[in-house]
Amino acid sequence: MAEVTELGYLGIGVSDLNAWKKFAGEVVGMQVLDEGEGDRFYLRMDYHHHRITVHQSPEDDLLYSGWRVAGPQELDEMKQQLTDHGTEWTQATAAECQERRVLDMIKLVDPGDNPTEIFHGPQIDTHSPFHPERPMHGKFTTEGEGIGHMILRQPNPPAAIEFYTKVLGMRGTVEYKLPMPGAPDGVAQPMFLHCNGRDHSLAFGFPMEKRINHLMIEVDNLNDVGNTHDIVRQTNTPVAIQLGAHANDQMFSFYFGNPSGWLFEYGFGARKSTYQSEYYVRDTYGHQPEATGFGMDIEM
Ligand code: MBD
Ligand code: FE
Repeated sequence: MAEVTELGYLGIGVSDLNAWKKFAGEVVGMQVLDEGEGDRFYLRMDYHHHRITVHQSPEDDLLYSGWRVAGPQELDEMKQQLTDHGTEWTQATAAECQERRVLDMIKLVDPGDNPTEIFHGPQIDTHSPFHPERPMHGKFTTEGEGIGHMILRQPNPPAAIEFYTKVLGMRGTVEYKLPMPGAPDGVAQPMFLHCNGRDHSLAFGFPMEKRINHLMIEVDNLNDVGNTHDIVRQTNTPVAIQLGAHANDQMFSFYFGNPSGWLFEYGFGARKSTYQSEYYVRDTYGHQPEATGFGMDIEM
């Protein structure tokens, strides 16, 4: 069975391109790559041509996610797995593949109606080392683990878990049972999925308005969490969840709002994915909620 290997790229729609350039460069520390197209620019985190395409759009939400497979053979197998499951997919044109800077790709929607792409062969620009827009102590951890993780809207979590495990080949299940008014039986049971050494690349099971609640990115130096936290505070960027450690990935992280009104989680020191499932009833420490309105008003 073919399996996706990493969360390879994202396309996001933003109403204010300039605010995003400033935010992504000066607050987050990514590299901004503008190739003069006018309606988009790119964000780099490593040698990949880009990891995020920022499109001008009134949506202020995730536009598409790109899941990587190892190569052409795996992409063929993935097409068969989708067909066998009854999931429709379309072959991307050569122009669409070039636009994404990949060798080949297909397009589909996941059970939550989230536009999804499966690709192989990203463009790797070894001649252009990652250069953050502001100083960093270390670098983003993406090698073999993709961009990071994201929380997606999934109105039907059982359908989503079946799709991402049985069709895309990820592993995971419920990892928390959290008291939450409004959840079925008053208990939220979010699910977390991995496809490589990263503890989770995808999670769902939280009530959400946008397609995406947050994108987590990880750094390999604790000082970058501290420095980014300082910059977030100095720029009055809203902090939705304060510094703390999750029970599942055990990463030291905090969450701040971006100009589109969804969140970035920024952390250091995550453990690797576990071989066997386990669940938790609260977080390890910290992570107190602060700014509200980001769909993360949940005590962990
Ligand atoms: C996470 O990364 C997360 O975002 C939440 C809400 C819970 C556990 C791990
Ligand atoms: Fe997270």
